[in-house]
Amino acid sequence: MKTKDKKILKPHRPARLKNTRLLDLEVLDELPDNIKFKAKRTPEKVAENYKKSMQLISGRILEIKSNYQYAIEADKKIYTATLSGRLKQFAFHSKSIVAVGDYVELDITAEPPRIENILPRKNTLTRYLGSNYQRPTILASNIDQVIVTSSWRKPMIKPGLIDRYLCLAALDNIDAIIVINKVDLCEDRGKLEETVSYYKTVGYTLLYTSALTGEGVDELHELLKNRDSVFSGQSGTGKSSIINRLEPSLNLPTAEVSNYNEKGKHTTTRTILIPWSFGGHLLDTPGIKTIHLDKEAKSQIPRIFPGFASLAPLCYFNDCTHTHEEHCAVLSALEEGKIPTSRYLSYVSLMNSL
Ligand SMILES: Nc1nc2c(ncn2[C@@H]2O[C@H](COP(=O)(O)OP(=O)(O)OP(=O)(O)O)[C@@H](O)[C@H]2O)c(=O)[nH]1
Ligand SMILES: [Zn+2]
Repeated sequence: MKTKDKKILKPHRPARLKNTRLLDLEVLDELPDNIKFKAKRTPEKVAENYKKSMQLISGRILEIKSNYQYAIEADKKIYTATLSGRLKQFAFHSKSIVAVGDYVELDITAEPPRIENILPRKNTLTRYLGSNYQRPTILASNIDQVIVTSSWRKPMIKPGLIDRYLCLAALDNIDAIIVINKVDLCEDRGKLEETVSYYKTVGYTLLYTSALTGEGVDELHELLKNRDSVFSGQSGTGKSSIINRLEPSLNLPTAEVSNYNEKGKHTTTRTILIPWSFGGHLLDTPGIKTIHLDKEAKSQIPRIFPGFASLAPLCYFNDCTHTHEEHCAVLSALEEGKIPTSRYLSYVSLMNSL
């Protein structure tokens, strides 16, 4: 093999992959060495020739199956595809090279179709799963919004938990919408508004829904249309019931909270992107319910806690923790009654827990 060729075949390091479009050059190995053009080719020509033999179409990874098998949505069809040889090398070293939600380029002339490129991600949804707090797992990528679902009663609304789920979405750089479900169980709407209006005031989209009566479901439908969403929130708040109301054909299992077994009703570990019939996708992943925040997140919470994002830059100290510092915009807002004491206490309790 000539020096020039060796250079071309030098493997890329995984760290570079994120923003690089890769081509599978392995086919070159199969060509006899005495072929004339082989010595003359430039990397550009090689890429061009190789690409010409393919038919690349854009697709989206819906599910990661075993043995480098992926369910891909492309051209309104579902393909079962594999990884190109080169991408397999990367996948061997780093599991997170491919994630549900990744946009890819698929060569449909190959049998089975092959993923040739993985496009850069706009964001990733990462969580610490189980008791493994060493390294976060990527649940999915390129998700537009998290629907933070709480119920008014059964289980009782816990704004402290809503805060946590909102912080997790902000850390992932994903928009959040708040849904308060089971409002059919609410006899005092004034009290309901009083409990959660803060989130609306600080800029969140807030919906009241009932999977039982259908209240608010059309509004939610409009917000989900043509976007990729994931529902997060405590067990039993009615996520599956709302989803079934939106897309009855999914027929997700729902259960009385008291009937849950230890693991909850979902025992599957499958993460899957499901196309909505009305456009956009629903990400179904058991990992989304995890609410573990790591110590590293602690330094970011003062800037991302619900309602603090616009105040934190006004604090005198860049790294203000909004507790003991002078000239703190959050403490001033608290004094002026712009931040309810309950939310501030939730912030302090979250910070102390990390
Ligand atoms: N009254 C009332 N009950 C509801 C509503 N939505 C769901 N439920 C009931 O609440 C229970 C739990 O609902 P699920 O949809 O299974 O809750 P979930 O959030 O998907 O639960 P996990 O999958 O464990 O996270 C079921 O018994 C539902 O029938 C609602 O709007 N009003
Ligand atoms: Zn401050």
